[in-house]
Amino acid sequence: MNWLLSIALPAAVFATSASSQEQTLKEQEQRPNIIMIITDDHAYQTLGTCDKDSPMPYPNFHKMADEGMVFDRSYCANSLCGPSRACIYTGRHSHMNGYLFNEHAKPFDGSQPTFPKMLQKAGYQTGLVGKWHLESNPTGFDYWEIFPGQGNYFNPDFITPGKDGKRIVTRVPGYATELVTQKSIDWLDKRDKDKPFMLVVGHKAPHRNWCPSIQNLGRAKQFADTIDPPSNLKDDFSDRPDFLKKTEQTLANHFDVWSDEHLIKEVVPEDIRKMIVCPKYEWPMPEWGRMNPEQKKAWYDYHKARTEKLVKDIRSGKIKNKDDILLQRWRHYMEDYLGTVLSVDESIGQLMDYLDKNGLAENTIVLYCGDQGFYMGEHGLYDKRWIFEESFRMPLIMRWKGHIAPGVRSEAFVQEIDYAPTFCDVAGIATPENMATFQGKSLTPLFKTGEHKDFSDRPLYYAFYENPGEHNAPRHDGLRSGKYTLSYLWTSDEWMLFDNEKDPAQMHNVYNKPEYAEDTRKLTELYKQLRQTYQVPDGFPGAKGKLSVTPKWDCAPKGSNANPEPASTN
Ligand code: SGN
Ligand code: CA
Repeated sequence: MNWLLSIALPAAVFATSASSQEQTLKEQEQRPNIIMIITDDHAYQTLGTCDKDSPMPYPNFHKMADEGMVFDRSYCANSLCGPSRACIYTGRHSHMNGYLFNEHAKPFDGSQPTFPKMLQKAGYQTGLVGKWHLESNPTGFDYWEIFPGQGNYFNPDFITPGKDGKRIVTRVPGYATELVTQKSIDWLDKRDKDKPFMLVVGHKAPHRNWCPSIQNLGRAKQFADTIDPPSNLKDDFSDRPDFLKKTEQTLANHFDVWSDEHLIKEVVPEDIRKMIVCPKYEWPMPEWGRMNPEQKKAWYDYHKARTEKLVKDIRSGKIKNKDDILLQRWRHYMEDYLGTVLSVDESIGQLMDYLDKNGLAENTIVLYCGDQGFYMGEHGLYDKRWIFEESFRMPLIMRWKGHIAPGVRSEAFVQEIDYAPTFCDVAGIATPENMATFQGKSLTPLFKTGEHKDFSDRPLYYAFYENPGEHNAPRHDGLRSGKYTLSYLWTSDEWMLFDNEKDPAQMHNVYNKPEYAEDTRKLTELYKQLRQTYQVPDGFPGAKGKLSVTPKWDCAPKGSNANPEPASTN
């Protein structure tokens, strides 16, 4: 099947030379539908597309990967939910779309160009269900039904547009992942079948505080109890920038035993409480107040037994020191996280089944992604933010039967700013005007084999702005190129460089090592070039102080030395 041929046709729809109305209609029918399924904080380490990339099996992720392409070098642009999503919708880096951080941010400026707006203008019917997290009302969607902010797992609220710009908030009984799936399928069922569609399915899962559905409680336990922890679970943060020691996202010292680990307070005697709690991290379990009596009972019974087991193990000496407590905490964290992903796997299965059963598989491109990466205990951390691989890299699977080669794992360097131009390309609206607003590029050249010269060792720019902020990660930017990750920490004026081939766990900063001097010089030059190419304002992200930026979408590279495709360094 020549996918190029099949998607080259629709481009003609928008040219003035369409021969007849009948022809135009026929071509419009061929425009592919688009579904973007986006989860919140899904780690590629738990993707489930093969035996190697998850501690437990996820049959539907596995099947989707068999039928589509998995991108093993897919990266975000800013490892934080709102900013990352802004990059996805606009196809531009944070300093261009203006959404730099979650906290104290102005709402996303929805007047700027985005892929949903472009598709809507081109005649697609567009829908968005679930997580949005950009505060302002979504633009470019004919239909939207979103969570307020982060949303909730149990009996979540949904916002729909009311009259005069007002928002209608409705609490819906059920579990978030299942509700988002059902509402997405309902929208697909009710859509106008004569038009192509673009649907965003936005899951809350598996975001903190990692609450599996009631029926999935305990289903991940056998895996979490027997797998090996990451080699650097007890990372002491030596041999890297000092600022790392100030981070507040460690499992050992910044994890709440009640709301994050789901221990039941009244079961823990005072002497044991003192042993296990992280000072300053004692919060009520936020989902508890949302549950109905049956959900509460099931949740309580399950976690009471789990807490009693912990207390028993401490009393018997099976768990005897801080390291043992950390390991058990990590196992509880894994169990809850993996259990939460189970519902996402079910959702993928239901959505793919729907497409298959309704004859839509060949004419619908499905993109599955997270909104950034996540630490599953690597470096002793949870959460994301830092440019380390587990946070920078993010899951990406694309399925489009007959158009994207099935069962391929691509090593191409791709970034979330590429999704918007890809969608425009497959929809036949890769007009110069649309494409000039993007900083990413269409991934369609990869569809046949997963390889293409434009994407092999393509350098990728990263920036993180949220400091001050929760978890105290520094403002930093940097790049991924070839085997290297280079980063400048603006908050503390420190550089770090990792040789990912020799040191995949990123435990040693080689920035000042004489044997890396030449590569460091080249990479620093490349970093400057990338900043110029992407029009990063001088002094961004900056060390401290308020930052705000007005969105811009003239993405032609600026400056006499600007090179739109800087050569990578290996
Ligand atoms: C919440 C979480 C943080 C998380 C941010 C951002 N704390 O504030 O741990 O980093 O969201 O996440 S919580 O206790 O309220 O869950 S993001 O995915 O939206 O960027
Ligand atoms: Ca997120």
